[in-house]
Amino acid sequence: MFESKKYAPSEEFVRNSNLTKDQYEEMYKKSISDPEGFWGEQAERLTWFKKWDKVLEHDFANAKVEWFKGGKLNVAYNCLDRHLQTPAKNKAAIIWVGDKPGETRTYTYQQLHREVSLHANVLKRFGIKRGDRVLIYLPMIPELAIFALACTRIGAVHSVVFGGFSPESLQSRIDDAKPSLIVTSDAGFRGGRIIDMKKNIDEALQRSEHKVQHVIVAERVGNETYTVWNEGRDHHLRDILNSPDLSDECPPEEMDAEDPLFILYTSGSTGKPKGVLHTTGGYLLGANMTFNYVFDHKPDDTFWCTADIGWVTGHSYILYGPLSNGATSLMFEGVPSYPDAGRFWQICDKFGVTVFYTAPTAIRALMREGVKWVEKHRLNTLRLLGSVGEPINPEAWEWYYHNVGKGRCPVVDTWWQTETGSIMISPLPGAIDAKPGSATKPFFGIEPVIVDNDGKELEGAASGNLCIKQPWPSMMRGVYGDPERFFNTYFVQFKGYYFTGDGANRDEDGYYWITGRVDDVLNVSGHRLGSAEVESALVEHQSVAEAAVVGYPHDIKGQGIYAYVTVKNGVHTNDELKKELLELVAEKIGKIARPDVIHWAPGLPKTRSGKIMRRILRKIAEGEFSNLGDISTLADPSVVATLVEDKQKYHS
Ligand code: 6R9
Repeated sequence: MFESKKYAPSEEFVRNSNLTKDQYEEMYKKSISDPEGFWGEQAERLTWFKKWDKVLEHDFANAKVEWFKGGKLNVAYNCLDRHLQTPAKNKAAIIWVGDKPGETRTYTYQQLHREVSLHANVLKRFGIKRGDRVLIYLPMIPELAIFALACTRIGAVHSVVFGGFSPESLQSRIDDAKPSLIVTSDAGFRGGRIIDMKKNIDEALQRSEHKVQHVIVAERVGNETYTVWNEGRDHHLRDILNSPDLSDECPPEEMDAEDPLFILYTSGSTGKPKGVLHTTGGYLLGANMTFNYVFDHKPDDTFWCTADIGWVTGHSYILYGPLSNGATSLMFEGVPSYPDAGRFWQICDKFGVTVFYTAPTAIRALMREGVKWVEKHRLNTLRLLGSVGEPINPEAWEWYYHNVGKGRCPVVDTWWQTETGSIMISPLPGAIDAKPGSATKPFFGIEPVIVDNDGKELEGAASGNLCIKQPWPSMMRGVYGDPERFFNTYFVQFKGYYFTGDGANRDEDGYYWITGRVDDVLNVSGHRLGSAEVESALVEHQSVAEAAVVGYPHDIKGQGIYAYVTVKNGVHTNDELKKELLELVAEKIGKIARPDVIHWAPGLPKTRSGKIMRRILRKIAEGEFSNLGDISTLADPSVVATLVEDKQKYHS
């Protein structure tokens, strides 16, 4: 069942690696048997203004966890100031690469420190202080990194919203997080196209209940695509930066380890996206330590994580992990396919990227373009490759390993979540052999378990629901503004455990193979979306009576969105209506949520109590008709035959 090839790192890689196999095993054992001792030692990786009173205080089964309580530190200080006393002072902290080839900017640690202090003073000028929320809606420009760090410097809580989200998604996040201030830009560039940013904020603010006092607008595109300028509310960033009395010194705020650091919205299986709350000390330690060990960090590395900072991967592995280690982090504004499918590799060569971290969906898309785009480039500086966001199929893994890594670079397939803050299951490249498609072994302090549907822990090789048994420092601390929701979402299904929402297999070697979500969360091109969100967007159309959304295997995206739509009596289904529905979803959520398939369904399979049988809908979407299971309990079993027939006729 788990037959697979094994790939060991080269002798040279092992010789230079930050960790040997024996060290991993010894440290892992200690981290599980004596978490307080282990993490107390590891926390010395960070610089503290004052040490903690207690390493860990917890009632895990009730979702109550505190790490390093009483300890005082500042995230920006750890990411910037402390490197200024080292040779890293004039090292590149961020190499920014623009959408348009040729456009780049580099910030040394010293320069970034100055910019962050300046921008922190910009925030202060608007009265922002510790505990206030700042919503950041920016394209991948340096100001995004700078403002996030500026927030941490003064103890403000940032909530970065991905630039691809629509005004309506923005509005619900604004009403939930109630930010005192928003940072945006006039517009942004992505793949040669212009993305409206300020315009989206204007629309969101028009609808929001929460009134935001200040909007700071950075300039990226220069031609003003927005039409409204709200005197008194809107401020040009350049005007504030130009005022001569703005100081470039800003003392870092002393934060408690358990003070909130950021809120990041993510989709679950029910309701609106939730604001995942991370705190200061534990989160930073998790990001810092995983970056060092999983990416085998060396001071002369050029590390490139291709994610957007609007997702957790960008938070932890563009900003906080690399910068707290004094690493050089490359930040890319564009997309893999612009101006051509060689862009990633051109950037790797130009900047001498040594460690490259991307998503399976990007690998598959580039695979389809053909290996010629890879072969045009040298890629001789690469030494380690990473994958994140969804299960990587062994075929894509092999392609990545052989063509990009030339069989020389280990591949780390890193499993984790917005909620976990940092990498949870992954090879440590010098210590753990890889098996294509497996995230392999747990990181320090992580105790994964596989439980059956009754919550019974399974031993040895097993398949089931992936849970975590012990607290770890970078775990989320709550859902912003809704204390009950944290416990109810993650700790109720399997008593005593944190439930990840993922299914997994564990093989005879103790390797984990994540099989994907077992709840109603979709993973489209590595982006998380709730089926419920897409459904509620669809039913807002006046012609729609009902909608059910499921995922189905998609060659490039990993999962595509398959929407069953039932229209109201008398409504005619046609391409025009289909177009309107796709538009509607883009408008309500964002383009990433547009269904790939709209299947007009005369009815949906429901139990007698009215519950939609998604299991059946998933099977039909996958084209798996032979094994639909028992349908006799349905209120109207005949709808299934119609759906199967239409699927074969129109959607195969
Ligand atoms: C970091 C991130 C989390 C969900 C997670 C799982 C899937 C992420 C994966 C993976 C298999 C991997 N996922 N990494 N599945 N192998 N290496 O992606 O966070 O956006 O919150 O998504 O993504 O299903 O539960 P997030």
